[in-house]
Amino acid sequence: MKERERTFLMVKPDGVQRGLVGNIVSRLEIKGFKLVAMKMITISPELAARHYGEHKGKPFYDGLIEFITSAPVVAMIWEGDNVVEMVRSMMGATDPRNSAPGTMRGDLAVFMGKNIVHGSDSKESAEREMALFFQEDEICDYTLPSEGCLYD
Ligand code: D4T
Repeated sequence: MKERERTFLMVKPDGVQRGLVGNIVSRLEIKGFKLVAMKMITISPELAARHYGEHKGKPFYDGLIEFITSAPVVAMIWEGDNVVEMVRSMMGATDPRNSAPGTMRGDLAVFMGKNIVHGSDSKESAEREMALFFQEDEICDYTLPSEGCLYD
């Protein structure tokens, strides 16, 4: 089986509480990406600090940590060619005021502090974030029957 790229995607507490998990999963499924890991967790302050380490010291950091640990999130790994870049484009700009219609944030969010999803912004971040949230044996290996229709 061909090795395809993987990315980490998380529906944030606001997305879960608004009942948007299905909508977000559905967008990625019908696009043609493969869901290979998924779990609902409440993020600990320690995990939040590791995940958002690059933002430590910024004015929005404390609020971000408080928000992301406030209620469960749904963490996922998605697989497909160029999945990191394509999922970022499907999410839309970080600030929903600038997210294009048709994107997750453009269609479903109105405020930067409640922008419903997180997705890895590079292959390196994807590797780091997948390892933060998942053990290797939590990632499923299976064939998507539609793969022959999706790729050459
Ligand atoms: P995440 O990491 O949540 O997917 O968002 P992005 O990758 O799109 O954007 P980011 O890392 O720059 O921001 C992380 C997170 O912090 C919130 N935020 C960001 C905020 O509340 N105020 C701000 O000024 C910025 C830049 C939104 C997303």
